[in-house]
Amino acid sequence: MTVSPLPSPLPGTVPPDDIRALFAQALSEMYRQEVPAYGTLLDVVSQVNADVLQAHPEMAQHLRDTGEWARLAHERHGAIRLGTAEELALMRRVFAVMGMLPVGYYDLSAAGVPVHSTAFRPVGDEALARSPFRVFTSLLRLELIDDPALRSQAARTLARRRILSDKGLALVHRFEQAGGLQSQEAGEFVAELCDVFRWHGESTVSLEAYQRFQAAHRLIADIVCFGGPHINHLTPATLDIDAAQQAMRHRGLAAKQSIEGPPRRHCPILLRQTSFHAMAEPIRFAGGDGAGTHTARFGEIEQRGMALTREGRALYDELLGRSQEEGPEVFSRFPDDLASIRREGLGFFRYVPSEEGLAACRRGAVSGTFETWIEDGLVRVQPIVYEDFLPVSAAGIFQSNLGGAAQQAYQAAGARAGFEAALGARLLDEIQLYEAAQQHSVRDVTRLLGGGQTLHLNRAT
Ligand code: OOG
Ligand code: NI
Repeated sequence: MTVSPLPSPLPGTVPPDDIRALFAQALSEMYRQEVPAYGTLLDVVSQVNADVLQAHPEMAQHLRDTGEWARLAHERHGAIRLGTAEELALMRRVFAVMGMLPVGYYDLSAAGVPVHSTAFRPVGDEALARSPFRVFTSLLRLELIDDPALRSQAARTLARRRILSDKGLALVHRFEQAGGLQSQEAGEFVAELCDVFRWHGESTVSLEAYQRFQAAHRLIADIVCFGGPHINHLTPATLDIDAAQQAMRHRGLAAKQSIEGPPRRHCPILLRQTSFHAMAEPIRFAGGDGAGTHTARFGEIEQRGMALTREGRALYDELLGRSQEEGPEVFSRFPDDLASIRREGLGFFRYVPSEEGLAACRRGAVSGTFETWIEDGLVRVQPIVYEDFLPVSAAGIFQSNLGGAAQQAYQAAGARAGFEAALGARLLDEIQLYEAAQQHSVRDVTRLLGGGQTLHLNRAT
């Protein structure tokens, strides 16, 4: 796979990573204004994180060593739901301005949610360290609406809307042609983009149409009946999601019943998530058709663990399947110490020279093999953080926020190619990105300590 590098910023232009950081900040402020409970969630998470760091200085040290400290306070993801292929293709160009590329494919139709999704996110260690902000982006699958009349009504309604202003579009063109945005343009771009993600208190359809879409699937109404893809949640990162879940309840937030993802472990893997239920918010219908409420927006928290290799992920998925019948105890089959996870090739790791390693290197006193460097403490082994999402968890999050509607299962097969065609680009494979990060670190350490010997640590592939 080639990860096409983003155009390197021209002199005088704002690096895409900085525009992303600006946008993440602006969006967080906007969402806090729009959804006060999200502000409460941010308070809860920062208090829990402060408590954890105080109680576990070794964790604080680890976060400093890995550079995750700096990103903790502004670590977020958000989610939007788009209606058409054109909107998806447009948002790909919009996200590219902020150095965010489509990574991974999530098919949620099997779980009764008529969308498929990707995550637009930064790629590469430096970009992730600067601002890890990601947007889980779903595309409605109109072909899954059974009723042909309703399907064409939805298509017509969606075809009429323009989610990005002319000014926003002109700035995207400008980025593409000039290879970057000047500082003032970047500020304007962020403002236009906040407008895309903003809440619309007015529906674009009549009460009657809204109710019909709502009856077909609540998600269809959420996507079709408004002028744009309002952001439906923002998710800060916590260092202890069990404590944060409890603290949410204490603060009066209606937290979801259970935490999605793997159970609590000594060595966190993948991603654990929980949310508070979506609120009913007042809306007005088109044509003076009166007022009602719409339930879509919520708040979520997450705790990220280690990225897993294909083997590790297969084991996790197998245990997740078995846990439905056998209970959460089956997860104890997944090794829970770094040495075993590494030995069995289940997780991805970054290798960095320690102080001792660097000192030995300066003295010209390094011998042995890669493995003995690790045993002797010349090389430190750090789990690589999982930057992506989990389809089963995402389905659980969707469902807990759709209200009590009965779930139907959709036929899933073969939609990925259609998603890529709509996007106008190939999706990046997250596993290959983790593999590349691991291999880079192996190569860098080997160059430094091994004086040029190359070494392949290929168990992960
Ligand atoms: C997206 C739900 C998925 C996650 O964290 O898994 C998601 C949505 O509700 O639109 O954000
Ligand atoms: Ni989410």
